[in-house]
Amino acid sequence: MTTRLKGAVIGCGFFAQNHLHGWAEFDDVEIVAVCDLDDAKAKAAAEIFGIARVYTSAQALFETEVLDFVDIPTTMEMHEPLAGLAFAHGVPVILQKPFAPDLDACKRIVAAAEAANVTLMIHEDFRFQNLFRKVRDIVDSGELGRLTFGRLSWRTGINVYANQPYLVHVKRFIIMDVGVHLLDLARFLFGEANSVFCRTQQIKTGIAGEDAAIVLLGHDNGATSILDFSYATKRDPDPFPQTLGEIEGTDGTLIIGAGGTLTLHANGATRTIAVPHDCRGWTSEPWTQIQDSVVHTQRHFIDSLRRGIEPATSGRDSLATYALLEAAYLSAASGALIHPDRFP
Ligand code: NAD
Ligand code: 89V
Repeated sequence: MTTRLKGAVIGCGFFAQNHLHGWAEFDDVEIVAVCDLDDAKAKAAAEIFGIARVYTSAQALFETEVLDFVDIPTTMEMHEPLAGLAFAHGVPVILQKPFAPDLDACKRIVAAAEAANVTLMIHEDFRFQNLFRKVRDIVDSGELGRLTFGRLSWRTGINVYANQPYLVHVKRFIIMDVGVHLLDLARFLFGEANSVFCRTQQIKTGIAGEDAAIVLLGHDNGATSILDFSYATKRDPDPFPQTLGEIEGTDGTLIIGAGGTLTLHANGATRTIAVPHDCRGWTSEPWTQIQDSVVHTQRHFIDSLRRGIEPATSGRDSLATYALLEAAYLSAASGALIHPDRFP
């Protein structure tokens, strides 16, 4: 029988509940401890998910537990110190997105992981959604020919501030919160990008950052992609949290529609492909698509650890995503087309 990997979860807030549900599905993983600065949140998680030990100090957690990995679904400000503690104890890390507040911090965390020779993955789950795994399969099949154009669109008017109140106060808001998902998807589908143009808007009053943005990417393969995203879109039905869009190639077009429906036109024929949810007992609408993808992301991390390979969204790989993010903010501030830092 496969040995069970022992893990801990640091941060038991809003989104971590999905992580905890996900880990509970794994026969080959045991979450042995949870940690949160807020004792009540840590205790509640331990009770609901039957987890043996509770900590309010990450330092105490690492000094006491023998861990095969740690999952850190805190907000990004804590990622550098918490990952640093894990690396100091030789423990592999999966960090929720966003990776860190800026590209320099991302680089420092990657350098620390490499110095400790420890696996680091960013929990970037959109590319692990059933829908985008299917889209990638279609792209890989070659049916669309050479990719020329893509649009990924994520627009909603939901009250995101109810579940995630910290978003009211962040100066780098929607590019960091949602744009990063789309930048990673754009890399996943079209490959690396060498130019970035961005325009941002703040539509809602009383928030610190931008709540709508458009990013134009020029990809190395010649394709252009447009990413548009907004938290200020009044629409009925509200598509939250779906990414819609289209991909064009020299031989066809793929429309990414609502409700997990793909429409593929290629070779003179059009067909519709329905991409269903996984049907877990604990998921609920409108979050099902994302909740399913949390488990796929976790599975990829565990499989990468077991096989001793670099995860797809490793810290090192994610530097390219965050270079695009940094370039987008620079472009929005300067009005210029920016050529992002490249990473080997
Ligand atoms: P949250 O504030 O609800 O939870 C974070 C928790 O971490 C809090 O309970 C806090 O007490 C705890 N914490 C902070 N510092 C700590 C420390 N040093 N030691 C122990 N515990 C600590 O935040 P959230 O809304 O759950 O968001 C967390 C992250 O998840 C954000 O970065 C957000 O962008 C991301 N998120 C991702 C998705 C997705 O689809 N991938 C969806 C929602 C949120
Ligand atoms: O991805 C996120 O962090 C979330 C949501 C899915 C609502 O965009 O903010």
